Amino acid sequence: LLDYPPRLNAAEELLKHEGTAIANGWSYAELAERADAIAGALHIEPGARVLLHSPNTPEAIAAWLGILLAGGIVVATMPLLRAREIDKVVAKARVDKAVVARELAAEVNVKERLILEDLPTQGWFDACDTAADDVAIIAFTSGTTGEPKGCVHFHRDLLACCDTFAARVLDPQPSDVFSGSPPIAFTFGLGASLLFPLRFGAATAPTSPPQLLETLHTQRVTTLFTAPTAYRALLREPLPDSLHTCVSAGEPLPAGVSDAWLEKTGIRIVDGIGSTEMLHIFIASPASEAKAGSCGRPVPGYEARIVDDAMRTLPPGEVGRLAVRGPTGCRYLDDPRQTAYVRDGWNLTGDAFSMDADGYFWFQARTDDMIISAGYNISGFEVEAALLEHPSVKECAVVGVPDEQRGHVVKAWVVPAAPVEVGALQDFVKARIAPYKYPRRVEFLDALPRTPTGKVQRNVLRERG
Ligand code: 3SK
Repeated sequence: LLDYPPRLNAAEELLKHEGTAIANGWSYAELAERADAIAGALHIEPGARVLLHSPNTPEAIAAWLGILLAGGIVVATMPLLRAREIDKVVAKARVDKAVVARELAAEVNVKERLILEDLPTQGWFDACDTAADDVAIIAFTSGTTGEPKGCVHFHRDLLACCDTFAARVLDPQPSDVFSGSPPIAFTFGLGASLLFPLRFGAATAPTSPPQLLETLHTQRVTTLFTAPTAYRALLREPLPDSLHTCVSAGEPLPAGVSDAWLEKTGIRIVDGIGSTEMLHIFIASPASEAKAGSCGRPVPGYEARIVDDAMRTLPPGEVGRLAVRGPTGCRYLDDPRQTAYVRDGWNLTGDAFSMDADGYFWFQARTDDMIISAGYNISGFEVEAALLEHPSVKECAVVGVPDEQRGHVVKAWVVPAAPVEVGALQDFVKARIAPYKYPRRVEFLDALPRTPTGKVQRNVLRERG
């Protein structure tokens, strides 16, 4: 199944189809011509690292493919990131060049910066003869400390996630139209809006969160990828009858939302768990086999087990650490945290899970300090660092607290140095880091709870809610 030839350029493979590639827009031949034109205009050596900073658009998809055709490595950043966050990625990935959507250009400080909209649209390029295990993308994930970690994936990995999760769980057809709210800079969105539709000769309807509902209707989307928060919001809206497959990831899907969606649309949402480290979803069951509230069984090609701290397998029903392995496993870019994530060849995802007697996996909690809110991974430490720059903040601690709409929200506990409005602190954070990370709840207190050794007791704050 995953026996790829030793020489492989994933972009070339993805473009080998006929028919419509971009819903209501370019054919595969037109997309290939755009991608070729961009590849030619990049003037890069094989292995060059190219930053791609753009919302989900047809042009961004052409650029992503063009970078790979030219033998480059795509380093895509989330469109909402601010300059200081992008700077960290640029430094860590040692980016050589950037391709940037005009509207976001001000945030990108890279010497050689090409504006996406100014790149040529016609041309021909002989795809670079890359190896299947040449690096194709470096996908950044926010670490618990706020220091982004780069996950390296090869050309063959890009096809492997299509040929495992998408092929075995979703059964895509060339007549399908894929769309989703996550940016292609997030590997969940990369699969949804680029890899999966193009691997199976289907069409993609690139969109962004505010336009999602309109896109579903105007492009007659059949296959939707988004996070539980968006599914909950879409429950209130009229939906097109074209939809037949819905995928949720990014945070656990509550059984109530899954059941309400089934009642409204007749579709059981495929709830998956994946990670940037593993590239895409590694546990998920086809809709016909789903159990509401569980993310299903390991995707064919992957293995998963529940382990204790000594990596011993725990029996069904017991809660432990989720360990997974498969064809797309984690390789961090020059990062010592590799050894904490990968043990004995198994990837430890940072989630506590249990497995039932039928082999279905049930999420219990995160085992690290990441806050998962509306599908976004947010480092509390990064939000703390932004808040601490405010002159009226003496001390603060940021935790995730349960929330009906977003699963969890970011809550800041602040010891003020001077009187300050909550709204002023929220705006201050939004101006410094990606706005989705701002603390939706802020509470003031006289002192942070600490252990005798002076460590902030975040668990106490989490329990206070
Ligand atoms: O958060 C997830 O479950 C996920 C799914 C697919 C790809 C990447 C991620 C982080």
